[in-house]
Amino acid sequence: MADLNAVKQALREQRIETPSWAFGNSGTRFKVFAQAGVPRTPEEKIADAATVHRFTGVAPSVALHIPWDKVGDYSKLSDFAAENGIRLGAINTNVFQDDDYKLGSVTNPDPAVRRKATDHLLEAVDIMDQTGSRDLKLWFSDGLNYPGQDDLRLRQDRLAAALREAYDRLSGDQRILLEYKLFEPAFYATDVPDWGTSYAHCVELGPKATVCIDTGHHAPGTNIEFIVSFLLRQGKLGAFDFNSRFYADDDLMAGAADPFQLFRIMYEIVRADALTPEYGINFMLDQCHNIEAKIPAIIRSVMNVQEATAKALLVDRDALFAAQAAGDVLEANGILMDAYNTDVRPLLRGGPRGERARPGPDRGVPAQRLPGEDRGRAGRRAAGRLGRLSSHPWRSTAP
Ligand code: LRH
Ligand code: MN
Repeated sequence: MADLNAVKQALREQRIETPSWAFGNSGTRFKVFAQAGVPRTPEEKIADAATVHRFTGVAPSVALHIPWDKVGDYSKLSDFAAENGIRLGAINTNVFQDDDYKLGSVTNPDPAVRRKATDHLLEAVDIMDQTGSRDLKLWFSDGLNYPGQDDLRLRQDRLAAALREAYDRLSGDQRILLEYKLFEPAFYATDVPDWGTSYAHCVELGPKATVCIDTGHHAPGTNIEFIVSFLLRQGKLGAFDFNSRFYADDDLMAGAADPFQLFRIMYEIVRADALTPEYGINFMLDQCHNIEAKIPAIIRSVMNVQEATAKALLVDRDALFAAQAAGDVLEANGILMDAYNTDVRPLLRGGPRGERARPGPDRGVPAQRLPGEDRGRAGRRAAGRLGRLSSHPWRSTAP
């Protein structure tokens, strides 16, 4: 039976990295529903991330996306984050929004375009040197829309060459997180479409290259926890981009669409004793809150990851291994489901550092109102940002 104090301790020590871009306006190709009071600068995104950490206690870092978070002085930005009680996390490159990248970025047939894209990867490492970030997160939208459009083999050679340059630029404990995605924006072939392709490139590169699993980037029905288990065995799992989806890359709140999948994923992490910060996996969120309030949505997502983790930590592993070894299918499945069907919300109340009950109105602990939960506060915040009440920045009104 699990030791509850050990479970609570593990939850207190869990670290979940928030994405700067999730605090800003986002939408689909159909519509972006702008929300009042969203951050206008990297500093305000960091302030919002600091709020998530203040309410949860387990989100002490925020990932940046370049150039969305481009500033003149990244070490000054890093100091600003520290003043707000958090630090800057993974640096995400962006070689998917420039006109030059229509036919690809690092895989583009045109060597000049490849050079430009590769230089952006190297620029991101320069930024990591200033922010003290460990993770260079690479996602390539590169791919094809029609068979024959380009040579699949040559594109892999081009990709490998760019990755090699970025890899050789790393220093200290810096590492590459190579994210894969089955499709979109390419609709025939994507150059890094699945875990196997990312894994193979990471093995080719060396020990500082690991795979990033975005839970929304698989074909429907993919057994993601198998991929987690396999990459852990190979020592090549570097990070997650947690979110959830019903259909494609929906980027919904982690655990919202499929909490059972998130539990099964976290069970493989716990089973491999890979939960601790020391183990080195970066548990990140990568979401877009198109219609819901953003800070509460991210706090809810952090709590959903903690809930899945708490349930995974409650699995009676000795009994499970015994049932598995005995080939007792029903008993083995039953033991796992017992943990999953355990209401862990009481376990999570009180906050990792024993603060008053954690917010989450659906948990019946209205101890602390979430930012923006009542119009008055959100109104002041929005007005503050819109300059009408700039002398009352919303932070000061927090409980
Ligand atoms: C690509 C992706 C990637 C980020 C972007 C914001 O779909 O998951 O992780 O660069 O979203
Ligand atoms: Mn992602």
